[in-house]
Amino acid sequence: MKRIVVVVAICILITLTTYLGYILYTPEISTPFDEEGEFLFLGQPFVELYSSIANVVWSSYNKALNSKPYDPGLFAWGLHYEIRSYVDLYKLTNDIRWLYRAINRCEYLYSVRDVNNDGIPSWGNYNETYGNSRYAREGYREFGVWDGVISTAFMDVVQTILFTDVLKKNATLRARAEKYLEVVITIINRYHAYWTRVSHDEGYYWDCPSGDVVGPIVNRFSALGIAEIKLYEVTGNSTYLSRPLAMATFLKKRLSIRGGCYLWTYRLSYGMFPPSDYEDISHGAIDLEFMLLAFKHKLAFSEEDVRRLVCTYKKFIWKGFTSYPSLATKVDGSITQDYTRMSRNWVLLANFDPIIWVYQWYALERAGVGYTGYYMQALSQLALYYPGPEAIVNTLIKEVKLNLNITMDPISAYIVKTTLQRAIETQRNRDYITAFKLAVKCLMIIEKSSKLAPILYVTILPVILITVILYLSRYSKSS
Ligand SMILES: [Ca+2]
Repeated sequence: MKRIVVVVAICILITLTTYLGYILYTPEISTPFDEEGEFLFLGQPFVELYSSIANVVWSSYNKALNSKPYDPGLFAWGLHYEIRSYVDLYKLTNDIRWLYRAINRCEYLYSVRDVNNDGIPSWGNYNETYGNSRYAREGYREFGVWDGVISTAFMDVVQTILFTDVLKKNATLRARAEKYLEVVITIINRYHAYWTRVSHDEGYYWDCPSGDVVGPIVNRFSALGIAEIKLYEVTGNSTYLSRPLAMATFLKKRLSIRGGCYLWTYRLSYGMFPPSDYEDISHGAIDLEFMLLAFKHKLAFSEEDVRRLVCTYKKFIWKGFTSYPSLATKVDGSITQDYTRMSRNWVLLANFDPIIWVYQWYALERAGVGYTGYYMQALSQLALYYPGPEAIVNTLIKEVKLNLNITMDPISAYIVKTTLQRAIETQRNRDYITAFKLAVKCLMIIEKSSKLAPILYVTILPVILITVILYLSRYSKSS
């Protein structure tokens, strides 16, 4: 019997050591800032790193345009993000060269706005020469979503020029802005006729100008909605809010609630159109931007709705510091592919819960560099909303305190508490780099321990209990 007790004790000891070794090990933690508080990405000064990525994308898109001058897939899913990212960089640095790059791309898109010569601006998929066969499965046609995202890129440039005094005074720039504005007005006015009226206060734009053939695919009608709200912001004409309001009302009624968070599908269920699977975080980034713009202009979305979207990000999309990938593929938390590099826009939620900035920075930092427009936009947004070392550390320490009561084993709980004390001390001494690392370490330990401690308890406790009972029964028999 004694031998059994010894074997059990050794097994438990090995399990406990392995467990604690795993829980308490933390990898080298990088920080999003240096001693001066400058924003770092992958350990490098942001603008430096961004420039090197942007230069690669700039020349690779130039090469693509040279070999295929009309590729609406590239316009919508490459250039449109690239333009928006350059606009962000102009806002961040006031370096006019970034704005000129955005304008250079807009000029190109403007020059190919009517390749079928019918007088109507649209970057449609017309044939193999004037189009991309990759999208031909939906037929050679025009796409509302492409016209929507390209219009949005134009509007970013228009807003930047018209809302910045020094740019507005420049006659050449002003003329460019007015030219782009005019084309967006023509596009949006045209889609007013391509509309499914769901009820007196709900509806959505068709993705195909000849009919509602695909149903309410959220990112597709949202793309036009975003461009139209921006059109309102520039013109002040409230007609441009009525359809976005109807789409926001329609969408909001079809969001489902799970655990206080909003979930939704790629296509909404309506009429003959069945709902599809849950929305992915890449298309969902377009949906999210629309919902946040709707909230900004009080179109159907309230603060409570935004809180539910924050909840979606924190409870479903964010997978944790110790998971890889750090973000789910879909809004319901499922993972099929790593979509982290496509996770632009989600950082906008940091305006409502600042921990989301840290999560997005961490997820993108771990995802590794990409050379695409959407990745550039994810990075430039991160830089634009960078809150600075003090705010980041305050947010992290608050997050650790909020999570202290989560189930942990007593040793992890003790280490988290003492590490938190050290983090608070270094925060007081304004050593934000150390404080950042300690706070992230706490969150990593909490994550791992809260996942594994319950498993440990349900396996080890019964073994100890059974051994003790066996031992006592043998002991009482022999005596
Ligand atoms: Ca045309």
